[in-house]
Amino acid sequence: MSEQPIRYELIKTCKQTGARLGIVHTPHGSFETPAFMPVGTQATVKTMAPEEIKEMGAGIILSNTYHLWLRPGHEIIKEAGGLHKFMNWDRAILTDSGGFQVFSLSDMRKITEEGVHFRNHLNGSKMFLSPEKAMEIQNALGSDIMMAFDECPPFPATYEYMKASVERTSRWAERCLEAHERPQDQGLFGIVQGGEFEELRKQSARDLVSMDFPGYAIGGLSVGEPKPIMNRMLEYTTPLLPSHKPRYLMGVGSPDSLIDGAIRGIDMFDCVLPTRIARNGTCMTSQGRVVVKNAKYAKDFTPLDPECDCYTCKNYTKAYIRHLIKADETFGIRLTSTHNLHFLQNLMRQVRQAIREDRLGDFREEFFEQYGFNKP
Ligand code: PRF
Ligand code: ZN
Repeated sequence: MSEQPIRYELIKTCKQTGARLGIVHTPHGSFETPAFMPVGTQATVKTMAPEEIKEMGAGIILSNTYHLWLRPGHEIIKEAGGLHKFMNWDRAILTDSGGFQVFSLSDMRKITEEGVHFRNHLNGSKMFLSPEKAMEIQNALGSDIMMAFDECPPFPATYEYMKASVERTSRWAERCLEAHERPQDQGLFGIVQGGEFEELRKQSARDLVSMDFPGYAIGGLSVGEPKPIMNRMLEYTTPLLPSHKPRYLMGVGSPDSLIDGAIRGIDMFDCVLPTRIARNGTCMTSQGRVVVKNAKYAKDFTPLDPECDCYTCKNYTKAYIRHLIKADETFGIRLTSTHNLHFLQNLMRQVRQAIREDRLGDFREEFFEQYGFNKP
Protein backbone atom coordinates (compact mmCIF):
# COMPACT_ATOMS: atom_id res chain seq x y z
CA MET A 1 0.00 0.00 0.00
CA SER A 2 1.29 3.45 -0.90
CA GLU A 3 1.61 5.96 1.92
CA GLN A 4 -1.44 7.92 0.78
CA PRO A 5 -4.52 5.76 0.05
CA ILE A 6 -6.29 8.43 -2.02
CA ARG A 7 -4.44 10.24 -4.79
CA TYR A 8 -5.78 12.72 -7.35
CA GLU A 9 -4.22 12.91 -10.79
CA LEU A 10 -5.13 16.01 -12.77
CA ILE A 11 -5.23 15.17 -16.49
CA LYS A 12 -6.21 18.58 -17.86
CA THR A 13 -8.48 21.57 -17.43
CA CYS A 14 -11.03 22.63 -20.05
CA LYS A 15 -9.85 25.77 -21.84
CA GLN A 16 -13.45 26.92 -22.32
CA THR A 17 -14.65 26.51 -18.70
CA GLY A 18 -11.84 25.56 -16.32
CA ALA A 19 -13.51 22.22 -15.51
CA ARG A 20 -11.08 19.47 -14.44
CA LEU A 21 -10.53 16.06 -16.02
CA GLY A 22 -8.81 13.76 -13.56
CA ILE A 23 -8.39 10.33 -12.04
CA VAL A 24 -8.89 9.44 -8.39
CA HIS A 25 -6.79 6.45 -7.31
CA THR A 26 -8.09 4.36 -4.38
CA PRO A 27 -7.21 1.00 -2.79
CA HIS A 28 -10.14 -0.47 -4.80
CA GLY A 29 -9.22 0.89 -8.20
CA SER A 30 -9.29 4.23 -9.97
CA PHE A 31 -12.14 6.24 -11.42
CA GLU A 32 -12.21 9.12 -13.86
CA THR A 33 -13.57 12.49 -12.78
CA PRO A 34 -15.88 14.40 -12.91
CA ALA A 35 -17.73 11.35 -11.56
CA PHE A 36 -21.22 10.64 -10.29
CA MET A 37 -21.47 8.16 -7.39
CA PRO A 38 -24.66 6.07 -7.21
CA VAL A 39 -26.04 5.88 -3.68
CA GLY A 40 -26.22 2.56 -1.86
CA THR A 41 -27.51 3.67 1.54
CA GLN A 42 -28.35 0.18 2.85
CA ALA A 43 -25.30 -1.51 1.25
CA THR A 44 -27.25 -1.85 -2.00
CA VAL A 45 -28.01 0.55 -4.82
CA LYS A 46 -31.74 0.00 -4.59
CA THR A 47 -32.92 -2.88 -6.83
CA MET A 48 -29.57 -3.17 -8.68
CA ALA A 49 -26.89 -5.89 -8.63
CA PRO A 50 -23.27 -4.71 -8.29
CA GLU A 51 -22.45 -6.16 -11.75
CA GLU A 52 -25.13 -3.94 -13.26
CA ILE A 53 -23.73 -0.83 -11.58
CA LYS A 54 -20.26 -1.73 -12.84
CA GLU A 55 -21.48 -2.26 -16.36
CA MET A 56 -22.81 1.30 -16.42
CA GLY A 57 -19.26 2.43 -15.72
CA ALA A 58 -19.44 3.47 -12.07
CA GLY A 59 -16.07 3.15 -10.33
CA ILE A 60 -17.31 4.29 -6.91
CA ILE A 61 -20.53 4.19 -4.92
CA LEU A 62 -21.60 5.93 -1.73
CA SER A 63 -22.94 4.29 1.40
CA ASN A 64 -24.04 5.53 4.81
CA THR A 65 -22.53 5.25 8.27
CA TYR A 66 -25.82 6.10 9.96
CA HIS A 67 -27.95 3.40 8.34
CA LEU A 68 -25.38 0.61 8.55
CA TRP A 69 -24.63 1.43 12.18
CA LEU A 70 -28.34 1.10 13.10
CA ARG A 71 -28.83 -1.97 10.90
CA PRO A 72 -27.21 -4.52 10.64
CA GLY A 73 -24.49 -2.86 12.80
CA HIS A 74 -20.89 -2.13 11.82
CA GLU A 75 -19.59 -5.02 13.95
CA ILE A 76 -21.43 -7.51 11.75
CA ILE A 77 -20.08 -5.89 8.58
CA LYS A 78 -16.58 -5.91 10.04
CA GLU A 79 -16.95 -9.59 10.88
CA ALA A 80 -18.11 -10.25 7.30
CA GLY A 81 -14.76 -8.86 6.13
CA GLY A 82 -15.77 -5.26 5.52
CA LEU A 83 -18.41 -3.53 3.43
CA HIS A 84 -16.88 -4.40 0.04
CA LYS A 85 -17.01 -8.11 0.80
CA PHE A 86 -20.35 -7.94 2.63
CA MET A 87 -22.12 -6.44 -0.41
CA ASN A 88 -19.95 -7.99 -3.17
CA TRP A 89 -18.71 -4.64 -4.55
CA ASP A 90 -14.98 -4.66 -5.34
CA ARG A 91 -14.61 -1.08 -6.62
CA ALA A 92 -14.30 2.03 -4.45
CA ILE A 93 -16.74 2.97 -1.69
CA LEU A 94 -17.21 6.36 -0.03
CA THR A 95 -19.14 6.51 3.24
CA ASP A 96 -20.88 9.62 4.53
CA SER A 97 -20.26 10.22 8.23
CA GLY A 98 -23.81 10.12 9.55
CA GLY A 99 -24.33 13.65 10.81
CA PHE A 100 -26.36 14.72 7.80
CA GLN A 101 -28.55 11.62 8.02
CA VAL A 102 -29.17 12.15 11.75
CA PHE A 103 -30.46 15.61 10.90
CA SER A 104 -32.69 14.50 8.07
CA LEU A 105 -34.08 11.25 9.57
CA SER A 106 -34.07 11.13 13.34
CA ASP A 107 -36.11 12.83 16.07
CA MET A 108 -35.11 14.78 19.16
CA ARG A 109 -31.70 15.84 18.03
CA LYS A 110 -29.52 17.75 20.42
CA ILE A 111 -26.13 19.06 19.33
CA THR A 112 -23.41 19.48 21.94
CA GLU A 113 -19.67 20.01 21.67
CA GLU A 114 -19.24 16.27 22.22
CA GLY A 115 -21.59 15.18 19.42
CA VAL A 116 -25.26 14.67 18.56
CA HIS A 117 -27.90 13.00 20.73
CA PHE A 118 -30.91 11.68 18.84
CA ARG A 119 -33.51 8.96 18.66
CA ASN A 120 -33.07 6.00 16.35
CA HIS A 121 -35.64 6.40 13.57
CA LEU A 122 -36.24 2.62 13.47
CA ASN A 123 -37.09 1.88 17.11
CA GLY A 124 -37.01 5.19 19.00
CA SER A 125 -34.07 4.30 21.26
CA LYS A 126 -31.63 6.99 22.42
CA MET A 127 -28.35 7.17 20.52
CA PHE A 128 -25.25 9.34 20.44
CA LEU A 129 -23.03 10.00 17.44
CA SER A 130 -19.71 11.81 17.73
CA PRO A 131 -16.61 12.33 15.59
CA GLU A 132 -14.94 9.38 17.34
CA LYS A 133 -17.94 7.10 16.85
CA ALA A 134 -18.30 8.08 13.18
CA MET A 135 -14.63 7.17 12.64
CA GLU A 136 -14.97 3.88 14.53
CA ILE A 137 -17.92 2.86 12.35
CA GLN A 138 -16.26 3.92 9.07
CA ASN A 139 -13.01 2.16 10.05
CA ALA A 140 -15.06 -1.00 10.66
CA LEU A 141 -16.85 -0.65 7.31
CA GLY A 142 -13.51 -0.21 5.55
CA SER A 143 -14.64 2.34 2.96
CA ASP A 144 -11.94 3.77 0.70
CA ILE A 145 -13.06 7.34 1.42
CA MET A 146 -14.47 8.29 4.81
CA MET A 147 -16.13 11.61 5.53
CA ALA A 148 -15.43 13.77 8.56
CA PHE A 149 -18.28 14.22 11.04
CA ASP A 150 -19.81 17.64 10.32
CA GLU A 151 -22.89 19.71 10.92
CA CYS A 152 -24.98 20.77 7.91
CA PRO A 153 -27.26 23.55 9.21
CA PRO A 154 -30.58 24.07 7.45
CA PHE A 155 -31.08 26.92 4.97
CA PRO A 156 -31.49 29.68 5.91
CA ALA A 157 -29.43 29.94 9.09
CA THR A 158 -28.25 33.12 10.78
CA TYR A 159 -24.66 34.26 10.44
CA GLU A 160 -24.12 33.81 14.18
CA TYR A 161 -25.42 30.25 14.17
CA MET A 162 -23.42 29.39 11.06
CA LYS A 163 -20.20 30.81 12.48
CA ALA A 164 -20.50 28.77 15.68
CA SER A 165 -21.37 25.70 13.60
CA VAL A 166 -18.40 26.13 11.23
CA GLU A 167 -16.05 26.45 14.19
CA ARG A 168 -17.48 23.32 15.79
CA THR A 169 -17.23 21.43 12.48
CA SER A 170 -13.52 22.37 12.36
CA ARG A 171 -12.97 21.09 15.91
CA TRP A 172 -14.85 17.90 15.01
CA ALA A 173 -12.64 17.49 11.93
CA GLU A 174 -9.54 17.60 14.16
CA ARG A 175 -11.07 14.93 16.38
CA CYS A 176 -11.82 12.77 13.31
CA LEU A 177 -8.18 12.96 12.19
CA GLU A 178 -7.11 12.03 15.70
CA ALA A 179 -9.51 9.05 15.93
CA HIS A 180 -8.81 7.65 12.44
CA GLU A 181 -7.24 4.20 12.88
CA ARG A 182 -6.57 3.14 9.29
CA PRO A 183 -4.83 6.09 7.57
CA GLN A 184 -2.76 3.61 5.55
CA ASP A 185 -5.75 2.25 3.55
CA GLN A 186 -8.67 4.65 4.12
CA GLY A 187 -8.65 8.33 3.11
CA LEU A 188 -10.51 10.87 5.25
CA PHE A 189 -12.07 13.91 3.53
CA GLY A 190 -12.84 17.19 5.29
CA ILE A 191 -16.18 18.94 4.66
CA VAL A 192 -16.31 22.70 4.07
CA GLN A 193 -19.44 24.31 5.53
CA GLY A 194 -20.46 27.95 5.92
CA GLY A 195 -23.84 28.11 4.17
CA GLU A 196 -24.32 31.17 2.01
CA PHE A 197 -21.69 33.26 3.83
CA GLU A 198 -18.47 33.78 1.88
CA GLU A 199 -16.51 34.80 4.95
CA LEU A 200 -17.49 31.57 6.73
CA ARG A 201 -16.77 29.42 3.68
CA LYS A 202 -13.33 31.00 3.67
CA GLN A 203 -12.81 30.35 7.37
CA SER A 204 -14.01 26.75 7.03
CA ALA A 205 -11.79 26.08 3.98
CA ARG A 206 -8.77 27.66 5.68
CA ASP A 207 -9.24 25.56 8.85
CA LEU A 208 -9.66 22.30 6.94
CA VAL A 209 -6.92 22.91 4.38
CA SER A 210 -4.49 23.47 7.24
CA MET A 211 -5.35 19.96 8.50
CA ASP A 212 -4.15 18.49 5.19
CA PHE A 213 -6.94 16.05 4.28
CA PRO A 214 -6.42 13.96 1.09
CA GLY A 215 -9.63 15.44 -0.35
CA TYR A 216 -12.34 17.99 0.39
CA ALA A 217 -16.10 18.03 0.18
CA ILE A 218 -18.30 21.07 -0.09
CA GLY A 219 -21.27 20.48 2.19
CA GLY A 220 -24.23 22.59 3.19
CA LEU A 221 -25.36 23.25 -0.38
CA SER A 222 -28.42 21.95 -2.24
CA VAL A 223 -30.32 22.27 1.04
CA GLY A 224 -33.09 24.47 -0.33
CA GLU A 225 -31.17 27.58 -1.40
CA PRO A 226 -31.70 28.99 -4.92
CA LYS A 227 -29.34 27.59 -7.57
CA PRO A 228 -27.57 30.92 -8.18
CA ILE A 229 -26.50 30.91 -4.51
CA MET A 230 -25.09 27.39 -4.86
CA ASN A 231 -23.18 28.36 -7.98
CA ARG A 232 -21.83 31.52 -6.34
CA MET A 233 -20.68 29.56 -3.28
CA LEU A 234 -18.93 27.02 -5.53
CA GLU A 235 -17.19 29.77 -7.49
CA TYR A 236 -16.03 31.25 -4.25
CA THR A 237 -15.02 28.04 -2.48
CA THR A 238 -13.30 25.74 -4.99
CA PRO A 239 -10.39 28.18 -5.61
CA LEU A 240 -9.67 28.02 -1.85
CA LEU A 241 -9.06 24.27 -2.07
CA PRO A 242 -5.75 22.67 -3.12
CA SER A 243 -5.77 21.85 -6.84
CA HIS A 244 -3.91 18.55 -6.36
CA LYS A 245 -6.73 17.01 -4.31
CA PRO A 246 -10.26 15.89 -5.26
CA ARG A 247 -13.32 18.07 -4.56
CA TYR A 248 -16.67 16.55 -3.85
CA LEU A 249 -20.03 18.35 -3.92
CA MET A 250 -22.32 16.46 -1.54
CA GLY A 251 -25.88 15.54 -2.42
CA VAL A 252 -26.06 17.00 -5.91
CA GLY A 253 -27.32 14.99 -8.87
CA SER A 254 -29.63 16.93 -11.18
CA PRO A 255 -28.15 17.02 -14.69
CA ASP A 256 -27.91 20.82 -14.81
CA SER A 257 -26.17 21.02 -11.42
CA LEU A 258 -23.70 18.27 -12.36
CA ILE A 259 -22.61 20.23 -15.42
CA ASP A 260 -22.58 23.56 -13.58
CA GLY A 261 -20.64 21.98 -10.70
CA ALA A 262 -18.01 20.51 -13.03
CA ILE A 263 -17.61 23.94 -14.64
CA ARG A 264 -16.84 25.31 -11.16
CA GLY A 265 -14.13 22.74 -10.48
CA ILE A 266 -16.02 19.89 -8.79
CA ASP A 267 -14.74 16.33 -9.36
CA MET A 268 -17.21 14.11 -7.49
CA PHE A 269 -20.97 14.12 -6.90
CA ASP A 270 -23.56 11.85 -5.29
CA CYS A 271 -27.34 11.94 -5.05
CA VAL A 272 -30.32 9.67 -4.43
CA LEU A 273 -32.16 11.48 -7.25
CA PRO A 274 -31.80 8.87 -10.05
CA THR A 275 -32.95 5.95 -7.87
CA ARG A 276 -35.52 7.94 -5.85
CA ILE A 277 -37.42 9.36 -8.82
CA ALA A 278 -37.18 5.97 -10.57
CA ARG A 279 -39.43 4.53 -7.87
CA ASN A 280 -42.34 6.75 -8.89
CA GLY A 281 -41.64 6.30 -12.57
CA THR A 282 -39.76 9.52 -13.37
CA CYS A 283 -36.92 9.29 -15.86
CA MET A 284 -34.18 11.65 -16.95
CA THR A 285 -33.82 11.54 -20.73
CA SER A 286 -31.95 13.44 -23.43
CA GLN A 287 -35.24 15.27 -24.15
CA GLY A 288 -35.94 16.17 -20.52
CA ARG A 289 -37.91 14.47 -17.76
CA VAL A 290 -40.37 11.74 -18.69
CA VAL A 291 -43.03 10.87 -16.10
CA VAL A 292 -43.82 7.46 -17.48
CA LYS A 293 -46.97 7.03 -15.36
CA ASN A 294 -48.71 9.75 -17.37
CA ALA A 295 -51.75 8.62 -19.37
CA LYS A 296 -50.19 9.92 -22.57
CA TYR A 297 -47.73 7.01 -22.53
CA ALA A 298 -50.40 4.27 -22.31
CA LYS A 299 -49.95 3.37 -25.99
CA ASP A 300 -46.43 4.70 -26.48
CA PHE A 301 -44.47 1.75 -27.80
CA THR A 302 -41.17 3.63 -28.09
CA PRO A 303 -38.27 3.53 -25.59
CA LEU A 304 -37.93 5.98 -22.68
CA ASP A 305 -35.08 7.74 -24.47
CA PRO A 306 -34.45 7.25 -28.19
CA GLU A 307 -30.79 8.24 -27.71
CA CYS A 308 -30.11 5.81 -24.85
CA ASP A 309 -28.45 2.41 -25.23
CA CYS A 310 -29.14 1.07 -21.74
CA TYR A 311 -30.72 -2.35 -21.15
CA THR A 312 -34.11 -0.75 -20.49
CA CYS A 313 -34.17 1.39 -23.62
CA LYS A 314 -32.86 -1.43 -25.84
CA ASN A 315 -35.62 -3.82 -24.77
CA TYR A 316 -38.73 -2.14 -23.34
CA THR A 317 -41.36 0.46 -24.23
CA LYS A 318 -42.82 3.33 -22.24
CA ALA A 319 -46.23 1.62 -22.36
CA TYR A 320 -44.83 -1.54 -20.73
CA ILE A 321 -42.81 0.32 -18.09
CA ARG A 322 -45.87 2.48 -17.31
CA HIS A 323 -47.92 -0.66 -16.79
CA LEU A 324 -45.32 -2.18 -14.42
CA ILE A 325 -44.95 0.98 -12.34
CA LYS A 326 -48.73 1.44 -12.05
CA ALA A 327 -49.10 -2.22 -11.05
CA ASP A 328 -46.39 -1.76 -8.38
CA GLU A 329 -44.20 -4.41 -9.95
CA THR A 330 -40.61 -4.25 -8.72
CA PHE A 331 -39.30 -5.03 -12.21
CA GLY A 332 -40.64 -1.65 -13.32
CA ILE A 333 -38.49 0.07 -10.69
CA ARG A 334 -35.48 -1.95 -11.79
CA LEU A 335 -36.02 -0.78 -15.36
CA THR A 336 -36.39 2.92 -14.50
CA SER A 337 -33.46 2.77 -12.02
CA THR A 338 -31.29 1.10 -14.65
CA HIS A 339 -32.09 3.83 -17.13
CA ASN A 340 -31.61 6.78 -14.74
CA LEU A 341 -28.29 5.49 -13.38
CA HIS A 342 -27.08 4.78 -16.91
CA PHE A 343 -28.20 8.24 -18.00
CA LEU A 344 -26.08 9.98 -15.33
CA GLN A 345 -23.01 7.78 -15.93
CA ASN A 346 -23.36 8.55 -19.62
CA LEU A 347 -23.79 12.27 -18.92
CA MET A 348 -20.54 12.27 -16.92
CA ARG A 349 -18.77 10.43 -19.74
CA GLN A 350 -19.92 13.17 -22.11
CA VAL A 351 -18.80 15.86 -19.67
CA ARG A 352 -15.34 14.26 -19.45
CA GLN A 353 -15.10 13.98 -23.23
CA ALA A 354 -16.12 17.63 -23.60
CA ILE A 355 -13.39 18.67 -21.13
CA ARG A 356 -10.88 16.59 -23.09
CA GLU A 357 -11.91 18.55 -26.20
CA ASP A 358 -12.06 21.97 -24.47
CA ARG A 359 -15.74 22.41 -25.31
CA LEU A 360 -17.66 21.92 -22.05
CA GLY A 361 -19.24 25.38 -22.47
CA ASP A 362 -20.65 24.38 -25.86
CA PHE A 363 -21.77 21.02 -24.49
CA ARG A 364 -23.62 22.81 -21.68
CA GLU A 365 -25.51 24.99 -24.17
CA GLU A 366 -26.48 22.03 -26.36
CA PHE A 367 -27.49 19.87 -23.42
CA PHE A 368 -29.54 22.57 -21.69
CA GLU A 369 -31.33 23.32 -24.97
CA GLN A 370 -32.25 19.68 -25.62
CA TYR A 371 -33.13 18.88 -22.00
CA GLY A 372 -35.37 21.93 -21.79
CA PHE A 373 -33.49 23.82 -19.04
CA ASN A 374 -33.43 26.91 -21.23
CA LYS A 375 -37.22 27.06 -21.48
CA PRO A 376 -38.86 29.72 -19.32
N1 PRF B 1 -22.67 16.96 5.01
C1 PRF B 1 -22.65 15.59 4.99
N2 PRF B 1 -23.38 14.88 4.10
C2 PRF B 1 -24.15 15.55 3.22
C3 PRF B 1 -24.20 16.95 3.18
C4 PRF B 1 -23.44 17.71 4.13
O1 PRF B 1 -23.42 18.94 4.17
C5 PRF B 1 -25.10 17.29 2.15
C6 PRF B 1 -25.51 18.64 1.73
N3 PRF B 1 -26.06 18.70 0.43
C7 PRF B 1 -25.54 16.07 1.60
N4 PRF B 1 -24.95 15.05 2.25
N5 PRF B 1 -21.89 14.95 5.88
ZN1 ZN C 1 -32.09 4.08 -21.17
